[in-house]
Amino acid sequence: MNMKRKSFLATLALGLAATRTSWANLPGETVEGKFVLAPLPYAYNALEPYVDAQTMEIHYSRHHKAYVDNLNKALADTNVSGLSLEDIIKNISKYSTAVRNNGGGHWNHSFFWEILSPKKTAPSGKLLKKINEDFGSVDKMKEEFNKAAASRFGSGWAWLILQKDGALKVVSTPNQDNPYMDVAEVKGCPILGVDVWEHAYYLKYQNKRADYVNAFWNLVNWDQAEKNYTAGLKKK
Ligand code: MN3
Repeated sequence: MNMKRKSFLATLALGLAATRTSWANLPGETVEGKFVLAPLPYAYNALEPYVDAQTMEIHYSRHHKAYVDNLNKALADTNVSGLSLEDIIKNISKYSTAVRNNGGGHWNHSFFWEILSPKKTAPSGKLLKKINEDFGSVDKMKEEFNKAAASRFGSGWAWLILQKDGALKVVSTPNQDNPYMDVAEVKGCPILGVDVWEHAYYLKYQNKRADYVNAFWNLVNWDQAEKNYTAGLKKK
């Protein structure tokens, strides 16, 4: 693809991202009953130097795309239709392992792209107040989150979630599970999340997962986190 077309597509993606409502809580738009890969809300190189362009391109256009394709394949043999991805995720114990892995993969990555941003933001508003109440400070919350990300053995995710009782909590999930799933050890509404599969960081950070998670904090879209928190409050 030539650069002109590439930058046109990046602009188009940015335009779409700006006009559509967030899919952090509504991921998995469907077209004719098939789940589709939504455009990345920024260019592959937008998160440099914290996440390199090659990692982003492979992560989005191959890994995320494969989750979407394989989810559609796995659902083709079932009589599920007209359900949102969220409906499926919340009752994931009723589905096959392929739906769990790929449905989770699709939801998690859709959430992840939105919680990252090239634009510098800071915690504020109701979420900041709640983090201070529940953890003591943003730094204390980050410490717990980093620990959860570092200690997740093998592949998985670390999350900041809003629990049903109204408390924030840091948790981690294996593979492509997430805290929305009925199988999750601790359930809640995700506010922040980081992908700690090696494919998310290995090209740039190799085995230094902690460095990657530290870099992640430079990219967090706190405006989106606030939206996730507000949406979570309405849901409980
Ligand atoms: Mn991933």
